Amino acid sequence: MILRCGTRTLDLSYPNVMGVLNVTPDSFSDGGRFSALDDGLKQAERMLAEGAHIIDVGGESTRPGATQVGTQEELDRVIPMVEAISSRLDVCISVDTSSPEVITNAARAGANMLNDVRALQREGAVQAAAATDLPVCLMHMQGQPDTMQNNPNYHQVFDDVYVFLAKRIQACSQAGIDLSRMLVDPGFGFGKSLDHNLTLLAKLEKLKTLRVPVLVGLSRKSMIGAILKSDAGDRPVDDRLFGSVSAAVIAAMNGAHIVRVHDVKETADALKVVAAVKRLSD
Ligand code: 7PM
Repeated sequence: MILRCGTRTLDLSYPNVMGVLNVTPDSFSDGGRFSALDDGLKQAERMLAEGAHIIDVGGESTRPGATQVGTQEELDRVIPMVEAISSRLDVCISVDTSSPEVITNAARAGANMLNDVRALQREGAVQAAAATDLPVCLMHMQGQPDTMQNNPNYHQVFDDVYVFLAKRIQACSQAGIDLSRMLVDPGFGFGKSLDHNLTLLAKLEKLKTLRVPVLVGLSRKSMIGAILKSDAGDRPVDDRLFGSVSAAVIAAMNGAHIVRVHDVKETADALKVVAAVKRLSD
């Protein structure tokens, strides 16, 4: 119910909102690093005011087709942002990274949680995470970001994802990470067709038997664009707000503890409605 996050705690007895903060160079007007830091801090401040419980700082684009970011570049983007937020804002900071160097330095800079779309499978990542006292989110992905959407394939998507997450929990446990420090995420859109994603959302509640909190990211993803498809094609990314909020509500009703979103205010309102109902249902 309470998740210890280094110097902070999260109350997971109601759905929590994680706001996305991208610190890739293309995410801000091209005024250089100081401008990017300042813009990022303002965005973090705004998300906090809008009801975010966690700010997820990410410096590597996992966009399909994206080129990999070098370690030094990722450190240069992420670490100053973590330092700036942790010294100024009263909010839990998570860092979206697969790099052991970024994990180690982010923890020193004041990060409260680690979020890895590769579930700590990179060389040295489990050891680096274990050496911090921070919780880790283990996400499922099939394939690699550049090619994962080319013909994703499963025997039974829910069972396959479940078994993968169970194995990663086991591997992290053996490396000295306590179960009380782990979260899982089925990885919507990461090597999944629309039907794969919908099956995972429909069966989300069943992830609870892994006995760790569940985090989901559905915000603005292509599955929302595909569900809202018209003759004009998939709904563009800037018009997926209502679909994204609806998906967040379904996920929270189906047991998600943390929902990772771009539109904090709208999602926070919707999840307060879910929390009000859930409090009297179970
Ligand atoms: C382009 C495509 C840019 C996709 C960014 C993305 C998740 C995550 C991301 C998630 C967890 C996005 C993704 N998605 N971490 N990081 N779960 N734990 O849509 O679903 O934001 S990046």
